[in-house]
Parts: sequence; C-alpha cells; structure tokens
Amino acid sequence: MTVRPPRPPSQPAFPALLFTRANRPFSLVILVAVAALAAYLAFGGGDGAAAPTTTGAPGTSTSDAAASTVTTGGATTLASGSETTGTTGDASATTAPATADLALRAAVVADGFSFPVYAASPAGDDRVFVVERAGVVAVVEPGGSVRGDPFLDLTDLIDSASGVELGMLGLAFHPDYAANGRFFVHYTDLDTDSVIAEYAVSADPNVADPASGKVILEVDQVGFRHRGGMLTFGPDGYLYIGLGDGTDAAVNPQSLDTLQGSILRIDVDGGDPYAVPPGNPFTTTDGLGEIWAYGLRNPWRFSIDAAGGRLYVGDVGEENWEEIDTVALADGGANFGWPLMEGSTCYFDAACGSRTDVIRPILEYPHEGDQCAVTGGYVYRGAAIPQLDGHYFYADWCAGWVRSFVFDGENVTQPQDWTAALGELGSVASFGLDGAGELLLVASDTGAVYRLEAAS
Ligand SMILES: [Ca+2]
Repeated sequence: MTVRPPRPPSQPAFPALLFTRANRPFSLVILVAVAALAAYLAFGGGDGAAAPTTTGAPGTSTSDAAASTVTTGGATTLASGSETTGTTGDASATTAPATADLALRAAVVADGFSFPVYAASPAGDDRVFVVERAGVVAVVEPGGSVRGDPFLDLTDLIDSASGVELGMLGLAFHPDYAANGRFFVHYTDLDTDSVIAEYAVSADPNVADPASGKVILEVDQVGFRHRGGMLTFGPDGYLYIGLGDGTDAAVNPQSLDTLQGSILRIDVDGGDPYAVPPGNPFTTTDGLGEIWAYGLRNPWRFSIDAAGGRLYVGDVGEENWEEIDTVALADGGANFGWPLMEGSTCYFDAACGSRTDVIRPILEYPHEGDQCAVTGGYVYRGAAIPQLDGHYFYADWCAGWVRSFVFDGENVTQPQDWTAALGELGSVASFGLDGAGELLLVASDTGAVYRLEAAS
C-alpha cells in the first residue's frame, strides 16, 4: 500500500491540501476572480463563465480497462489504477515498449531527510544535494553518508509552517558552478512571498556562504498554496522559474501582467540582479518581459530536455485532471490554458474546444482513486541505462506510482508503469538529476532519495 505523508495536525485532511487539488474555498475564490475578469478575458458574454464546464472536449474519455491508455484528440488519458501499460488505444502505438523487458530498481542514495522536496547536483559533481522543505540543503557524499553540517540552512528566513506547499522548494546550480560557485534557491519568506535568491559556496566546498545571499526576485503573495517552486537552467544558460497562480483572487494566469501562473526566463549573468533575455516572447509587447510561458496553475515541477529541445511541465490540477504539458524550447510564449481549461476539458471558457491559442496537455489523468497531484519529472538522458534514452518519467504524489512515456513530437508513446518494479517508494514529490545525469527520485514522506538503476 502507498505510504502516506505525515499529516500536520493543523492541516485539513490529506489529500485535500496538497500541492493541489481544489478545496471548496479556492474554487469560490476563483469563481469570484473570473467574474471580475470576464470582460477582460472576453469570455463571450460572461454568463456562465464562472461555472466550470465539462464539455465533450477531446481527451476526456477514460478507458475502463485497468491497464490501458487512451489517446483521443491529442491528449493521452491514463485510467485510474493503471499499474501496467504497454498497450494504448492509439493503434499506431500498440507495440510493446522497447523497454518492456528492462528491469529497474530504485537504489537508496540516502535517507533520513525531513520532508525532502528536491535533489540536484552540479554537473559532473559526485555529491547529491537534497532540499528539505523547512529550508535546509544537505550534502550526500559519494558513499551515501549525509554530512552532519548542512550546505545551507535558511530556516530562519523561510515560512514552511503556514502551508505544506511553502518552504524551500527549488535549487539550481549555475552551469559554471564548478568555476563560479553560484547557485539559486526558490523559497517562501517569512511573509510567505515567493523569493528567488542567489548564494555562493564558501572556501569549503561542502558549505555555502550564508553571507553571500542576495534576493534577485520577489513576488508578493497572499495565499498559501500554488507557488510552483522549480528552478532550472536551460541549454541557453538562462534560469527558468516556475510560479503557480498563488491562489490569489487578483491573479489571472492568462494575464501577462502578473508573474504568477507562469514560467519565467531570466539571465543571471547579463545584469544585476538579472536581465531579461532579448529573445523572451513578451519583451516588445504588452506583458512582463520575464514571462516565457503562461497559463499554468501550479507547475510544481518542470524540466528541460536539452537533447530533445523541449520543456516538460507537470501542472497540478484543480477539480478533475492532472496533466503533463510540453513545448519546444524554440516556442516561447506558450499558453498552457489555465484556467480557461483544466487539462483538455473546458473550465472557465465553455467554448474552449475551438481555441487555437492554448496548448493542450500531451497526457492527463483523472482524480480517481488516490490520484491527486502530478509530479513532473525528466526525460532520461543518462548513460547508465541506454534503453531508457528519451523516456520521460513522472509520478503521482498521492497515488505513489511512477510511470514513463516517450513523446515523439506528436503523441505519447511507449507508456509504462514502473511502480511494481521499483517497490513502495512512498510519495514521490520530485525527481532530480545527479551530476552524471542519472535520475533521482525524492520521497517526501519516507525521507528517502533514490537513484534509478538497472536491476540486472
Ligand atoms: Ca493546462
């Protein structure tokens, strides 16, 4: 059975609060927000615009076969409880995945962490840096021992107690970290505002210099949820930042005048504290120059597949659907649809089916069973398991499964469920990459960090 995360006594019952899924008050907030914004958004008269609407939109059919995947209208819908895949409703992809006979295991890198939410390493570094939500970055040495002194401790600057989606949420090492020692963290400060801050390592490679800290971007927030939290560098050398809609009634993720509900792209080498890259999509139009993509609810985890030239987002859903989105790195300015649509289903725009300005998910699955919050992962590009090259891994934080697929540019193919092979990992809150590009898995409830390995 799935191991459940500890539930803070002051919080409502799991999983209603986690990363995610709607509770009724937030739905009401959004309804009010949409009513106010209906004119701006030109929803077509506004009547009914506030009511989430399910239409016969593509991609909403759900197979009743326990192990099947249905591809309809461009979005792949995975059935609840699917434990094994390899078949699909798309006749063009009925062959078994090339990895069907591959045996994998999740090898423990280290454990004993307190609510770990991320793990990363500088390129080529044989240590693993683990982010605990309270605000600590711990160092795992190559042999698997966790150093007693943390790399960084920002617990005094961070509010992680006011909500389970708050805390230190992301970490990114500068591409030239080995030379310049610069790294970036994404956290919620004592006012629960979102902060991106830069730090540098000290003379001791296992300890950061706390005095080096510099806030480079701060976003005022009023709610306690949907903060996004991801940070990562692209092959362009720019820093990509994920921000959720913040559950702020004044925030509309369809607006280009707010940073929330977006993925930002900034140049931390071109200005102080940063510059907006000239190639960003909204630098010469109305809208904030930092925005690279928008229309996101809570892009808790996204990744950039440099080899494939694509960005992949796990956007955590509201009422009914969890989704994976992707866009080519060459296509900045993408609108991922929230809250006009939830997944491929119309939400605030009842006539969404005719929209051509919104990118539909490539995969979605319903809030059925324990499924409640997608954990976006990575396209595997490591060297240790060459058969997995090009396979995108993701998980559901609540249901505890781990799955993969290959996106061929148009369709999701070769879906596989690895849950049985990997064993009970608990709640996979994040994936990560080690210094060799191998895939890490982070279980927030059991406090363990794993590395994906071939079992044989
Ligand atoms: Ca979407």
